[in-house]
Amino acid sequence: MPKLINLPTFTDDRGSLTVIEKSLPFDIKRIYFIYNSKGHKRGFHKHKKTRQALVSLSGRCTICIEVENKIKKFNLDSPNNCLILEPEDFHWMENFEEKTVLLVVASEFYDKNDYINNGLQ
Ligand code: T46
Repeated sequence: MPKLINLPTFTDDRGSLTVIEKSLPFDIKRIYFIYNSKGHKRGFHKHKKTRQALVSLSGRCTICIEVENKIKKFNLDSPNNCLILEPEDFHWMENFEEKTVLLVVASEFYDKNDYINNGLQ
């Protein structure tokens, strides 16, 4: 089940600093980020083992998750909002803006055999 969490953020007159690792329910093995995706939809899969945390560092995007035959949508538009996805959460991403940078932190190293695509798209 997807879970939206608030990351601890320290704001003062110099700006804001958000901390991520202690809020995650897994140890981090991989970090990647997605950008230049305006007008595109990405994802459309679930995973066998990988747990992930998604944060929109800049701009916004929508994360769609199919849960029990219904689609749940999460708008990520703040760097202190973090969406935790479990392996069984079939997901895709849409509504990217020009400036959107989506950070993804994963519990496993990249393995193409960890992907399950149920044909939705
Ligand atoms: C996910 C969503 C949120 C790598 O070589 N290493 C990596 O760690 C990743 C994530 C991808 N790749 C290669 C594999 C493909 O040739 O990058 C290419 C694009 O990957 P993909 O089409 O899987 O990208 P998305 O945006 O559809 O999905 C990605 C992640 O792959 C996926 O695990 O949950 O972002």
